[in-house]
Amino acid sequence: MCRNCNCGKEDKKENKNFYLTTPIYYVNGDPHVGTAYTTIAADVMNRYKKSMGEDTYFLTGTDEHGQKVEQTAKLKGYTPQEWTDHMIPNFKNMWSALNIKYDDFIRTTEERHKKSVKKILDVVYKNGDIYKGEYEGKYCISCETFFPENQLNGSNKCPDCGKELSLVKEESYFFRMSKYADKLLQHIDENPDFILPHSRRNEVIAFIKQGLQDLSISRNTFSWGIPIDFAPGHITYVWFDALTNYMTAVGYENNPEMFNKRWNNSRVVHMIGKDILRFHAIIWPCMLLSAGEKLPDSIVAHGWWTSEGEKMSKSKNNVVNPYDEVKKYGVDAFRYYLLREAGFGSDGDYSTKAVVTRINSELANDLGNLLNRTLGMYKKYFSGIVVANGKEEEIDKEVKDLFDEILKEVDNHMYFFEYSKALESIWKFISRLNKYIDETMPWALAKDEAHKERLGTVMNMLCEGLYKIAFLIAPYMPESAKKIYVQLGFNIDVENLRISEILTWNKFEVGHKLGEASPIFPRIEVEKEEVEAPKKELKVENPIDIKDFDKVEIKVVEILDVDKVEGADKLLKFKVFDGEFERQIVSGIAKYYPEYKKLVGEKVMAVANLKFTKLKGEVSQGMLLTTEDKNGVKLVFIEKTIQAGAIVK
Ligand code: ME8
Repeated sequence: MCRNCNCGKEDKKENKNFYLTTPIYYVNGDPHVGTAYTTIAADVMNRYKKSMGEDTYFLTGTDEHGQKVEQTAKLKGYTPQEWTDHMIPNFKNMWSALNIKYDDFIRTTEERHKKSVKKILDVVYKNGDIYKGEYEGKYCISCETFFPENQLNGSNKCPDCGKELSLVKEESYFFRMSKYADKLLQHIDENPDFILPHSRRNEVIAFIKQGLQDLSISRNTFSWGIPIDFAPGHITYVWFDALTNYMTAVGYENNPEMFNKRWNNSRVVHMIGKDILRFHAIIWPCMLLSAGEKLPDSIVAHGWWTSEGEKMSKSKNNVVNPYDEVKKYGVDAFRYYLLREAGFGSDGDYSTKAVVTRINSELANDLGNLLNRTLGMYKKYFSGIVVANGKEEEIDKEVKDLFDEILKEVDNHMYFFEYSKALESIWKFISRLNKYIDETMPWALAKDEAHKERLGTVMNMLCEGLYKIAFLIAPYMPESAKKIYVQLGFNIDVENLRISEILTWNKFEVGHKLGEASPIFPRIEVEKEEVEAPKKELKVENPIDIKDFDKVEIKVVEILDVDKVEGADKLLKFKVFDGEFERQIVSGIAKYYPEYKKLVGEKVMAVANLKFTKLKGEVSQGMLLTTEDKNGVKLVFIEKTIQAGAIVK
């Protein structure tokens, strides 16, 4: 069905073959939470599509050529090939620890890939789209990117990663990328889902409209790369080499049948981080246009992860290590958190507190308790042996209808890679079943023999619901889904379970024996605060009397808008309503509210009669009250029912 305008028409672009790729990661360092996020997100999508009956193919791999890898190898005392060979197990082991099930792992140093790069270079060259010239300009080795002066405004720092740029002056072969600018713009225009989320399209369009320059695609001042036949002494620019991997793996050079199925007749999706969107949404499509190949169907760019509100960096010692997290919380909870916490496309913050809260409330309470209560009651009332259904009542029908709706919602969210929303929908169903227990009150039904049949129906509804929930969560948490099935008395291979097998509500036959209940998501004990009674005598330093306090006018204000203050990392400027006037208040709490837009609509306390002042050029007409403890600074929130302007006494 059409997903863009809900016109109800069949979407012709829907394809039952699905080919999904992650970026191929540089082997200069180990995989980390960022690379893990992309790979988990791709794995979840691949499992989901497979469960929906699509014929899927999932590729990941490593990007092994280029100056950065060559430099790292040298620094570590290895040859580049030895170094890359040495790094591969680090990636493969991490993916295995995170339960990633890929179909192929490509390395750009493999023969099949070298042949494929040679092929695309030849085709593009023969089309007259490669010419010899000289490159003189800046290059970022860390990002392996050329930066023309017009993107730098005189700076010598990489606009993407901030590192110092190197000056490169060498003979080079150029790809006539400029020639394809209009065609690419037209393609983006005609294919609304080419760049997802849609919010990222404009950024790409604006970049192309600025004017595309031809791209230097060869280097001749170092040797770690794929040699170019028509350009002796030159090796292929690492991005031209790397992007081609997506076709190599599906037989571009050596398997026309596979290529036809997996490239030409699949929905081809490249999942990437927003940092490498331009390479995928501009350079790669131009290469394909020149080579006469089909363009990918969607390029999906996700946001960036920070750690406890700050950019992750080794020097700050705040880099999240997936192995540690898996050890602490289990692989499923880690996968769940990453995909639930950040809206796809938006940046996310990895915070221990948020992980624990989600595990305890969403996994242990909502889902874990539903399973536990259901199995506990079935055991108590029917010894865990499934009984016959009675008459269906209105409430049962309502739950079933809700499930049909949820399935559609989830599918729509997944089409647009909105993992968090899909999980929200699944949790809506979980909550409905918890509420169903409260409403049907099996414990009350159990008291009266006349209600025994109804009790059986209610308990069966819950079991059937859990069977469906396990199916829905399986792409995210395959191990937990498997455990739920075992507790429900089934031995199911979740990786091969298909939607067609869960649509009906008759999985539990009379006499079926349910399994034993045990917590799937143990609650995480939060470190207990030390609450030792203060031994010190209560004494007030610098006491004031009530008249002093009365001088301070504290009011409830509503936050209308929040923005950063230009040139001041710590400051946020709030537009607030104090019941009578709009005011601007500047507050030094940016660090504690990286997602400050979420504050809009909140009510907080502010000192209203403080002298107006200016902070970094911005006028501040009051002061927001905050609290501070070892977890940082927080605003003092007020119940939303209290009106803006209310006086705090
Ligand atoms: O760019 N948050 O490889 P790479 C979210 N070899 N995602 C993050 C992240 C973070 N903090 N840090 C990294 C390359 N990523 C090229 C790709 S593809 C033909 C060549 C993820 O090892 C994100 O997916 O630098 C980003 O795009 C990728 O790692 C970059 O990996």
